Amino acid sequence: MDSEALRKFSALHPRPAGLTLHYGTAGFRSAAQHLDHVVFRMGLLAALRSKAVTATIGIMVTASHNPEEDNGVKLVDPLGEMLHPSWEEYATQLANAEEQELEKVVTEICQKAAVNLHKDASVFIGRDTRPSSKKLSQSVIDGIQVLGGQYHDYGLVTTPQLHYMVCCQNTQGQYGKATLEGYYEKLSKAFMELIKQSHCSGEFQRHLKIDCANGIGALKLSEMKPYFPQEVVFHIYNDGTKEKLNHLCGADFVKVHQKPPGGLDMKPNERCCSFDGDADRIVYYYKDTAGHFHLIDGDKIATLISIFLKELLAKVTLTYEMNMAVVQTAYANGNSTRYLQETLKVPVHCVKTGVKHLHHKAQEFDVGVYFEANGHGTVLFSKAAETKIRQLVKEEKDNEKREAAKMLENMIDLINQTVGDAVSDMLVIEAILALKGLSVQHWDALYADLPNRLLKVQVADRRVIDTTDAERRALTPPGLQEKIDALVQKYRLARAFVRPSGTEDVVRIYAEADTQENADALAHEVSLAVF
Ligand code: NG1
Ligand code: ZN
Repeated sequence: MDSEALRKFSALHPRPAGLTLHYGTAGFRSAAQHLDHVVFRMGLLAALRSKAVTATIGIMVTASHNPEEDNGVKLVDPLGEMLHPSWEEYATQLANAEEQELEKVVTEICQKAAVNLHKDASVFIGRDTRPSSKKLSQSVIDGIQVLGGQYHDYGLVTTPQLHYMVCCQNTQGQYGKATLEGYYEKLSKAFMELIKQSHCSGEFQRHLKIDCANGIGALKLSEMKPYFPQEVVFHIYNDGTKEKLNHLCGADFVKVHQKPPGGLDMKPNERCCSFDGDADRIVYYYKDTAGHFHLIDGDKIATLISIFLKELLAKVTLTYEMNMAVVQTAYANGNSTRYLQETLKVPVHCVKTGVKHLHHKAQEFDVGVYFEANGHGTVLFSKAAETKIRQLVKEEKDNEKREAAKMLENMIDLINQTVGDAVSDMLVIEAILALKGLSVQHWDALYADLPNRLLKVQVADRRVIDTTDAERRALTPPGLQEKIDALVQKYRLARAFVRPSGTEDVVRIYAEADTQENADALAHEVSLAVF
């Protein structure tokens, strides 16, 4: 290691005294002005990780749905997954090391993780549209170069596009070409192939209004437009030219407030959707003729996709058994879980919040559908299932079976299997609605959401709350769970839980009950119990 260079560059990216940050649910997030030293050091870590696994690593500068003034950084592992949990601790150690200790901490990480510093390193960089992102990504480059690493800066990309690039690079192009054109071509081709299989394909003319949260999604959707024929009409709103990122719009705003975003004029029964600030989440919604707003969240997206896949699998699995499951978190609406288990008869698993937990669980199945209620999710196909499906497309004599396999094959290519992707999910949903001839109202009517409320409260130290059972029960502080149990008892169809957020300095409270008034009251009562 070039100690001299490390000292010189770390002095250019000084750590503000007394600032401690943790690699949380989605990497580091904070006010942008506190992050320069963190991103520099994550440049170092990305180079170390790359040397450790002999593969290209990704690093994304974004704070997703947080306000424009915030920023953040997260690392992407070789197959496009989130950074391996064993390295999160190294990330936190490196970010919080005193400047004079930095070399020692790097050396310790090399020892613990068996990193050979003489090896090459390769890092892909991406960033969102925040005003602070460009400068921060320059600091990432400093970190990579101090350890002699190579980098490719993709500049402005969505988070899932960066995950895709990393996966393509490390699979020698098997997953696709590691360029934006490669991404657009792969997705648009699979989408158009799917649409062709629709019985009303001749008339395919779908209008969709998209709120891009004033973020990167608008830019990337515009770039993608030329790859689609004219019949595919995506109307882009909140493109970032007028308002601030995530301000009163975007998927998180719509989900949390359960109301339409600003900047998008909605006519009755029009199908609309919102991306979040880095375009890895999506929710749909519409307004009925009486003016009532209907949210179609990640749970209903998972349900629609599961119905579609289950039907196709039933057609092809006479020759090959494929298991399918849905993975959710405690935030999933109780009625979605009931519908999936009891009506659709698909096994459902509940895991801790955070995509890495959902992704990991979904990998256990031939077809693993995972979505957070907030709209972050995707579908994973096992290698064996993918091989079988592609083989059926080529060899199956029975027309109906072959057509079903073909649809599955196109789904495999359309869905971004590395991580939740608003653009890819949107195309999957649009294709399914077209193929099944479903309106947004039909989709919404699959089941009725139980009224619910998500609240957040600030407490002195959110880490005093420790949870178990996929975060559905509190272990500490003592007595809290008993209080919650007693409150839940007072209401019908009720459920409530609390957990410390991994991305904000707050405790989140979730409550569900038979009416909105009761869900609100229960959430409020639980929030009082937290203090
Ligand atoms: P935290 O802040 O840990 O609740 C939030 C979301 C997660 C996940 C991450 C990363 C909720 C309740 N929580 O995590 O689902 O998406 O942000 O973006 O929506
Ligand atoms: Zn996001």
